[in-house]
Amino acid sequence: MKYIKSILVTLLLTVTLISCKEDNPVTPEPIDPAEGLTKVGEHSFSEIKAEVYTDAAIEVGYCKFYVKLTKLSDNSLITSASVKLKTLMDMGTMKHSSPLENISGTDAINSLFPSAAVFIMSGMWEITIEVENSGEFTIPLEVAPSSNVKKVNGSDNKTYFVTLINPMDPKVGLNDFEISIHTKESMMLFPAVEDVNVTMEPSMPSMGHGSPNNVNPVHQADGHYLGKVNFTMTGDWLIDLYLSKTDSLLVTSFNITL
Ligand SMILES: [Cu+2]
Repeated sequence: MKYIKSILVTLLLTVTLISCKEDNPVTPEPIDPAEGLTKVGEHSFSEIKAEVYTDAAIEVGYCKFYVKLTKLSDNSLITSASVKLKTLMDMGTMKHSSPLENISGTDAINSLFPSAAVFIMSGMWEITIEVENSGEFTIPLEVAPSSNVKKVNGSDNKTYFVTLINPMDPKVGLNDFEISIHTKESMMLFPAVEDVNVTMEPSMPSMGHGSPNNVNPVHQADGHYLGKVNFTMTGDWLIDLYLSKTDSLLVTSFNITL
């Protein structure tokens, strides 16, 4: 009994000590908004440091960038600024840009300034980050090949880029399905196409079957189309896409393996 009592006293003391400690909190480490992201470059202007991050491998397809701005004088985060992404590929005989997404307004989202590009081919690219009132800087980026972007010629003689955004980690069952559609207006301008009717047909060619309960992608914003794809089993799937506009029909497909 005495033994148990001493254990209890020890336990009580421990609890008291722990709670004493908790009454005296240490200042928490500030949370880094870029935690978990991969830095691809940084630049210091006269008063501001800009760091550029991504959340996935740099390959052909939809690539998100996050710019973190800190004041050099005290390392504090800047959450209001105008930050713009530009892209360039110098192919020697000609130069071209890519589809781009920049947020409107000057408010950071979770203390970062997000933007995105669709890299339409593999090879050496440059991304340029422009911070209003500070200047701009350029980061060279090697873009790895992938089959996530389809270049399609429409019956309207325009070139379209259809990009598979999701699922990147496909699972058996219903998956979010997301594509973006852009067209090429000039070498430097690739606007989003927002008026496409998308019909989607997933199938397993090796087994000669499709799947039920798919939801055709519907335009949300900025040329992004969202639907659902149902993979009823693992293996090689083919996603046929029929994209129709008033004056044009495009057909393309993506292979997804799970
Ligand atoms: Cu190129």
